[in-house]
Amino acid sequence: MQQRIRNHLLRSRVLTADEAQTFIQDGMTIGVSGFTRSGDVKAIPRALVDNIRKTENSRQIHLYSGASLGDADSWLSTQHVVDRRSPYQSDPDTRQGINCGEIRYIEQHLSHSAEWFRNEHIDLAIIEAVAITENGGIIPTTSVGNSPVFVQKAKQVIVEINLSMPESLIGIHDIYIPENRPFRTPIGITHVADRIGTPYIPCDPNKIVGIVMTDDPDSPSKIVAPDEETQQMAEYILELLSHEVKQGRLSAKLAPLQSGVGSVANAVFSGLEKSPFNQLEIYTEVMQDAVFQLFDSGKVSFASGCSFTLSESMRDHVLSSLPRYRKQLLLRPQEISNHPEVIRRLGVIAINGALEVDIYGNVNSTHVRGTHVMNGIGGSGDFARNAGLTIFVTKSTAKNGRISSVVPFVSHVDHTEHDVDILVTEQGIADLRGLSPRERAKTIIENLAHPLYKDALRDYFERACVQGGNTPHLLDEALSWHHQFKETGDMRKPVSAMM
Ligand code: 0RQ
Repeated sequence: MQQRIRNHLLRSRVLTADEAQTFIQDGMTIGVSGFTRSGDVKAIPRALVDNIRKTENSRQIHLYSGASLGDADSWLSTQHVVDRRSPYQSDPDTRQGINCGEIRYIEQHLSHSAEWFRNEHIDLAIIEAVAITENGGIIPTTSVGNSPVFVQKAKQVIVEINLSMPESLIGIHDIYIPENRPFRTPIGITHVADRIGTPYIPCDPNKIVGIVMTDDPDSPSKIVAPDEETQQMAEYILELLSHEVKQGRLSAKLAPLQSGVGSVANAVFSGLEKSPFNQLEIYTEVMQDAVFQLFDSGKVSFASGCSFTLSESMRDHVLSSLPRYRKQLLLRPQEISNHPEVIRRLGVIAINGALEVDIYGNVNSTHVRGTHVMNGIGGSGDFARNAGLTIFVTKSTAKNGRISSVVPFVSHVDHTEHDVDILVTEQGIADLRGLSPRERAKTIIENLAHPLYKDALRDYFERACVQGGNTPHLLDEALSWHHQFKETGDMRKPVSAMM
């Protein structure tokens, strides 16, 4: 206890999770720690839903976080506790609540969310920590997310001290909070490993109204191991990077790398293990399993991020080996890990997942058939717009070939054609830099589309070109593939075939 709560006055504020959940009142706005299933609060959300089940004293809250929580997102959504949710989520039950209109979901670029919360009223912050310092400073666990803003803004703070998180996490965080808008000075990160803040989130001890001791581990990520197709995509990207080095646009250690969430992005990073590149640096938000595989194979010299999101076996390995990794690791608040200024300065190579892309290079990362949210934009937009090289990856088809991920027009735009340099599917790679829209269309159709859909895309593009324009389209047909899938369950089956 003394090591974990170093401010002796605060030791008297230890509560049970059930006592702590009584601070959560109907209608409150609550900021919680947690970013892509890691470093999230666990004991208090569980106690809250248990209490609601037992007493039927239901409460609805505005729930803000860094990004997705672990199981807590599911518990809170299925118990109908969440009225408003922001920013990124990835939980099936939350997704269902959002798509049926019950949860009001606000998607924000992750770097923007801190600025928005800074202007919001936050009633209560609940933050998972390894320890509290003598002066009340909160030392986060496996993610930082938006916790510094929540602690700054909230009237009251409750801390969950997680005893399953090793004390060797202390020292890996770098908490820098930009102040004094609009007179801010440049963010002083010119190298991936630069430290510019404190190893804890500053907090007035008087604000800490309760401390709950817990030992629940982070919910493991559900990442799927690389398969033949994702490995193929990784190879295309490695060939591209080798080409960039030969052309003198990148050095042999490349530029700092970012990878998004998801199986494909993780597989691409795994592919770097067998690459000729060494001394790699990572400037990202989420560190998935592959980052630590790259550490273990000696490929990476330093990684800066906002969270670890790991499978169960990798989580256990990383937490028990932290003394070995900690000199090469940093966790930052998401407004810094995703800050446009820093991403642009470092010339990051950004690799993110797409649901679908269109023939001109617009990318949909978030909405199935343009309406139903999958996960949220997360930080993909922060990186896509500001990176030195912006790459999106997707398999060329989904749902056993019934959906083409290369379509005439994306049904929802997250990343415009102006933000996208390179697209990759298992069919090939399309380098769009310097190409006009019509050149882009030809390259995307020929290099990326699955053979099942290539002729139909060629046909659409040729007929659109007859109508003219810089970016030719047939507006009455542009979204017909999505409509066909909705009606017939297959993008290749016309609606008339069902009549
Ligand atoms: O559905 O789960 O029902 O099987 O989408 O698809 O191919 O497994 O791809 O795991 O790499 O995720 C865009 C979602 C890709 C992810 C996305 C269906 C497919 C499957 C997943 P099932 P895959 P991945 C960093 C940056 C946005 C946020 C981001 C993502 C499921 O990369 O969330 O990058 N990105 N943030 O069947 C309908 C299509 C489809 C489709 C695939 N065209 N239409 N469904 N699917 N293509 C992290 C943060 O910022 C926090």
